[in-house]
Amino acid sequence: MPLILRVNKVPQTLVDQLALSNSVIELVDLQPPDEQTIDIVLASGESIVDDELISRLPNLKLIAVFGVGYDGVDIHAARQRGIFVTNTPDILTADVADLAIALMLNVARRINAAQQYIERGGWHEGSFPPAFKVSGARLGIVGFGRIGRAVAQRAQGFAMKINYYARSDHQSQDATYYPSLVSLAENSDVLIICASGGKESRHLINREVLAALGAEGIVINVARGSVIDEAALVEAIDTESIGGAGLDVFADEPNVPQALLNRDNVVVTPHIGSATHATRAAMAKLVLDNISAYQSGSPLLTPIY
Ligand code: 8YV
Repeated sequence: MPLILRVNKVPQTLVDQLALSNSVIELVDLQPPDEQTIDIVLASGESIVDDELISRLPNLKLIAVFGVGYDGVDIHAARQRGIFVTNTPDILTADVADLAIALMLNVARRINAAQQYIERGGWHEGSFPPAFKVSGARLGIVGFGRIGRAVAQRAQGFAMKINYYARSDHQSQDATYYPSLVSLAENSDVLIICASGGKESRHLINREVLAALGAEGIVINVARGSVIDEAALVEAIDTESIGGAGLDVFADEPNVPQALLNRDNVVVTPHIGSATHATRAAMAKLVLDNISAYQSGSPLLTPIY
């Protein structure tokens, strides 16, 4: 039976399906004899498949990523050795964009804080304080790929003024391009991070950008924890130099800095951007289809190169 190495947690249903015609082993159980035969690595969006791991697997032919982001995969090393990499684009775009909007509304309107207010009996003492208006506010989108554009489309429903920062001008009819992240932040009430992870985007949102966002500004991250300098974000929240944050991703998951917890103006979720039943099933199917295509010698469905 072909041997597949699983590098992170992926849905058990996917592992069960694969196990019908393959042996699936976990990274912790990887022994030198298996290293020689493994030709497929199954990874998730957060997995690290670095040069060291790739070098241990001389027969590796395919890295199948259960996720759209593949920033943990050393693409250069894979490519040099002729290893294919597939991901699961498009099918999770809507869910991630939905979550970005949900976090924005939650932080701005203090939905979690308002629920906690009721739960601890606060309503009997007086009204919950007013929060921040989203409709008509200025939205800055960082990264204008599939997810960034889906966020823009949704934000139009809230009559937001939409601006974006990206590597190049997408000539959008509905959103204005800002080549400078600092000036985008200066002109935003809400900044939503949708850029892919990786070396190029590491700490794109730094102290200067957060300062430019200002004391009422809200930052939302549904991309990768690495895109924000988390220490700078914690400091900005601590010193109230930004207005709030909605975070689905973190620098060192599953660790979330204590300083971001139990605050009225910070909403945190455990990397659930693509986590709906329908989308996770579609992602699992696409991973299976890519693996079957590779095993039957057919063209891969969603190769990244
Ligand atoms: C994860 C993601 O892959 O698509 C991505 O890039 O980060 C997520 O969809 C998913 O949480 C599985 O770990």
